[in-house]
Amino acid sequence: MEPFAIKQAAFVTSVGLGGDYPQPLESGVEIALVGKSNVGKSSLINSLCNNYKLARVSGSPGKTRLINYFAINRQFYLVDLPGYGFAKAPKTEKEKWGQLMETYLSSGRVTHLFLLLDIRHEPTAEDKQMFQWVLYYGVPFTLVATKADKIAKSKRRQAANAAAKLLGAPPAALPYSGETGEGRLELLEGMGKIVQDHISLHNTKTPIDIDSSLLHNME
Ligand SMILES: Nc1nc2c(ncn2[C@@H]2O[C@H](COP(=O)(O)OP(=O)(O)O)[C@@H](O)[C@H]2O)c(=O)[nH]1
Ligand SMILES: [Mg+2]
Repeated sequence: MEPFAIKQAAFVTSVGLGGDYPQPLESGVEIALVGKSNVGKSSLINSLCNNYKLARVSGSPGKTRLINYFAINRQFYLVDLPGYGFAKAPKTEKEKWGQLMETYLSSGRVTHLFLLLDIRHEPTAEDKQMFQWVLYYGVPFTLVATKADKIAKSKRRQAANAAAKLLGAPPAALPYSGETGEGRLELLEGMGKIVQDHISLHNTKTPIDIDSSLLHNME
């Protein structure tokens, strides 16, 4: 079998509370990224897709309040979820975030979650809460330890696994760096497997004709 590669990636739409989710793509797969604001969700999408203009990377945390959909190979969605843990956000913002996440996680759309942790820090109380949600909704997940380039190579594997363990998860997280591409091939391989498994399980090979006007690149 050919190794999985991203040949085409495009921004599709942003969804807020009460907004319309896009029609599922060919495979029916939806892979979403969660993690605190500034952990590197958008950078991970850009580095995976090798397109640094795809998702907006922000120096100031807490800018994305919407669910951003990206179509990969016109086959499945990669979904950038709004981050949590922005200390200065007003209570109403946090409530809105909670409602948006709850609606999304209970929608039954998500096939797999990548939960991102910063390799340099212990998981926060909010990371732990997020992980409990993931377990509660029963969504399969992969833990990814971002910004791996920020610590010594010899410490990466151990630091990533320690973060997973502190979260209360099986003690394994993939060290990832959007800067150096570390972990990229493993994650791509993982995504390919998620898509293949989903297709064999749900028999969703029949192509759905999607409106190509929906596919355009983000500003
Ligand atoms: N050194 C390094 N910086 C990163 C990495 N990933 C993200 N960043 C930086 O962290 C900040 C937040 O990244 P962003 O992708 O916007 O985080 P998001 O809020 O989770 O989407 C930006 O300044 C990025 O350049 C990484 O792998 N290595
Ligand atoms: Mg972002």
